[in-house]
Amino acid sequence: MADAASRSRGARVVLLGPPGAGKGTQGQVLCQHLGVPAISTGDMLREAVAEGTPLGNKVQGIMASGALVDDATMADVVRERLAKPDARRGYLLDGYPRTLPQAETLAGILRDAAQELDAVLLVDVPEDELVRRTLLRGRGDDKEDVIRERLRVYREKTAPLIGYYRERGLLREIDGNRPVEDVTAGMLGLFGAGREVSSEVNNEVAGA
Ligand code: B4P
Repeated sequence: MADAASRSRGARVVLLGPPGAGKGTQGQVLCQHLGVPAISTGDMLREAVAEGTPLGNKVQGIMASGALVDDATMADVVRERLAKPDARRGYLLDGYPRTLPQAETLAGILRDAAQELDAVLLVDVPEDELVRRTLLRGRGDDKEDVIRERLRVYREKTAPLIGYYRERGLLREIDGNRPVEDVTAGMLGLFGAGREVSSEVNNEVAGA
């Protein structure tokens, strides 16, 4: 687990959890604290769609349906992003990996660079609350039938990663069914920082 010492050399952290658990929300705060970029594959794909790039055109319909983009496409996206200079000292990966083959791809990228993950944080929230939150958020893919499909895909394809990372001693679980600041404080506590840091960093993010 990352502590003050590991922070000075950066950290490689994966945020895992069902859609709407608050990975993006928490990722913004945690990456500030760790001093590493937050890399959200969802945001990268949405950007590609907005810009109408070939990648965006390819994934638009898939995302709108609640399905996952194929592993080979995601491997190219992530490999290219993690090779950028700002990711040299570490990163917070939000939304990747989402399948066992994606976890193997990430393991290969890390192996090639002689690097390791510091932690995988599982943010968990009951299903009814997930549906409530995402309907409130109202993004293009936040329609109830699409959300239910994303949750089904999560249970089938992504939930097996919980055991995968637990077996490797990397999994840390966080109760995401609490106010945002409490979830942040719980998460930063795992990295040796407390509630003061949580409100400090939350304020910075809110003012950013
Ligand atoms: P993502 O962008 O990753 O979307 P997400 O899982 O829905 O969001 P997140 O968990 O980050 O929730 P948030 O903080 O926003 O993926 C979108 C799509 O992209 C996927 O369906 C897939 O098609 C594609 N994709 C992405 N990565 C892929 C991959 N690796 N492989 C294949 N396909 C991929 O929080 C949700 C809401 O809750 C917000 O409104 C927030 O304000 C609120 N909230 C947060 N914390 C709260 C709290 N503690 N209390 C109350 N509300 C809270």
